[in-house]
Amino acid sequence: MNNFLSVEDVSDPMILVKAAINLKKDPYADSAIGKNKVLGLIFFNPSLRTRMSTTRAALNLGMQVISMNVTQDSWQLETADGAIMDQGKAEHIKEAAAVMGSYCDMLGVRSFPTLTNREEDYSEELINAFVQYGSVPVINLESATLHPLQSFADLMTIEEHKRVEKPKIVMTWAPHIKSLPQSVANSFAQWMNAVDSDLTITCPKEVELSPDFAGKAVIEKDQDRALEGADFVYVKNWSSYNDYGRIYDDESWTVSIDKLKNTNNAKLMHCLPVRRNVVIADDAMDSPNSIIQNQAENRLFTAQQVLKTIINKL
Ligand code: AN0
Ligand code: CP
Repeated sequence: MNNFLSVEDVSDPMILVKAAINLKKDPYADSAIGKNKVLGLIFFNPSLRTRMSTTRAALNLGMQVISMNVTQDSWQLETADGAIMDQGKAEHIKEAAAVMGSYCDMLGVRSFPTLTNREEDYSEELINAFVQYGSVPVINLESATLHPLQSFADLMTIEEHKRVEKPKIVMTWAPHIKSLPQSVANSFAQWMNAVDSDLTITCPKEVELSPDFAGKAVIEKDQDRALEGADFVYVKNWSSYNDYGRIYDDESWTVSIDKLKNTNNAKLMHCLPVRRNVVIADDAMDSPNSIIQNQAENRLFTAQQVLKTIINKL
């Protein structure tokens, strides 16, 4: 693995999950392999978990970390090829990525979609520019269309909590007040499709995901029917793919304890941050069936496994 941009960079996701579960037992086993290696974390958007877990993961491996919020601390970056740069953006990604790559041994990049131009977002122009001009391995910290570090932690958490070999996993859309990326949902579906899983996606027709990512998942428009017999219920909002970026906010889709009554005592998942009583009701958030904190905790071990795998290839 050179870059970690999507599950396609992983030769066997289940082997990587097993390695992360193993690493969790002894997180300091490789505390010297990152000596004199620097990880650059480049944020175009806010982050709590990704920033802290990836930083801690690097520290556990003996690396140093340089973190930067591009939109506050740096020059505004132009990405368009051939742009006449006589407006607000002072520096081109070609120079900026090359310079960052010269200071760091690998670069993590967080850059959300515009949610206004689908073609541009789905071309993953920005993160690909870091790959092209950065000349060092690039880690996706959530790009325009994918969030593989999250999905890796999700898969690890399911593996740790499953009670049957092939649990029924249901990803349900839930309402939100803002227009959110499809990245977490696309990426979760992509990872689930890459392993032997039983995935159902339930959402209103207005917010159907791109079939490129939904893949072979069962699509069920009726949320109650989808949730029947579920072992894991993964809740997430995303904006419309077809009417690109449009918010859809049907409050009847909020997940509460009552919604989970016909599941197989399902474990509840969400990537966080979550808006309580909009996306998930307090009674479900605070129920013993929630494994949301476990999911967040596993972001550390999965990030560490990714860094370790990349360091071993440097
Ligand atoms: C982001 C999203 O939905 O992609 C980040 C989730 C990890 N969520 C928000 O912006 C609330
Ligand atoms: N789940 C997740 O990626 O959280 P942050 O946006 O806080 O990093």
